[in-house]
Amino acid sequence: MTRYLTVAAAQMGPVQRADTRDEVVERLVLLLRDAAAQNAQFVAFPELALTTFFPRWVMPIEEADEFYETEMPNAHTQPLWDEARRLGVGFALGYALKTSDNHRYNVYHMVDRAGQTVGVYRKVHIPGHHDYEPWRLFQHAERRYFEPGHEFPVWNAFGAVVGMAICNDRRWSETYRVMGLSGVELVVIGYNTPLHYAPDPTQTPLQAFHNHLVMQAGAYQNGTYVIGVAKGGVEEGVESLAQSAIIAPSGQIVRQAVTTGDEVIVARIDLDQTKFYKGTLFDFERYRVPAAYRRIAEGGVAAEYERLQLPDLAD
Ligand code: CDV
Repeated sequence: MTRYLTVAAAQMGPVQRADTRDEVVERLVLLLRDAAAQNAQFVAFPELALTTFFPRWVMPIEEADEFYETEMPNAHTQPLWDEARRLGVGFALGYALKTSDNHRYNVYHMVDRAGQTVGVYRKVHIPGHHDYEPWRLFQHAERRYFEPGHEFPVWNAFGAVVGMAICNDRRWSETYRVMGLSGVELVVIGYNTPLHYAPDPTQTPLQAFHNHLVMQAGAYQNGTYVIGVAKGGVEEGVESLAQSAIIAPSGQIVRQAVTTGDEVIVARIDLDQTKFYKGTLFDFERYRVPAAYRRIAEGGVAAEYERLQLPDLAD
């Protein structure tokens, strides 16, 4: 049996601070058309796709309002919604959301092939810091600009069980496992990952390796497809990782972007391939041992962990 879905990752090159929403949406529409021309039924755009990665500057929160959307679609993004519906292509778009009651989230918004919202996911793992830290080459003040979300929902869409995660979420095994326990078959992940990792530069040359390592492991250990899609290239002087990828439940990369700019990669995936892994090695009902995992759900860390001499840096 086969359940085919043709999916695309629409990688983006940089969005500079001076780029307008309309210019960015024009790029998104071009990427969407490119994907549709290759028969894509679903297109994943990156995290914070509509703006530059503004947490690299620390400013008073009210001054950052220009980077948030307050409704979606809006006058700037409507052309993307219209073109997607005309082409019969669904998509997931990352952006900063400011709600009517003043909460700010880093979100991923999924839309079906008829232009209807499937769901909006709020980034759970918020990396970086809150205040200005002069020792950094550039800031990563996500914790100033975003509250965390508190769940990893899945939805039935595109004939599959789908879920979303955003950037730093992809490094945490719990992200995939929570969705895996809900039977996820396709996890869509957008990211902005600077190559330079200020708290520990020994990790800088390993960014590309770690990116694929975590997504391939998440796919394999949960028997799910994963789409990882970057906003890469040099944005406001900061070089970010590209290497967007579509990953099979085997953990193998089936398509990978080869540039650091706007580029579409497409794969026809067979959703029933997820069953091989979900029904054998990772048959959760049969082989998981939740009683041995209690500490994961309890929160906090053990006393032994607290005694470790860890550097006072967090990102
Ligand atoms: N946008 C991100 O979440 N970036 C983080 C960086 C700061 C480590 C990441 O995990 O890629």
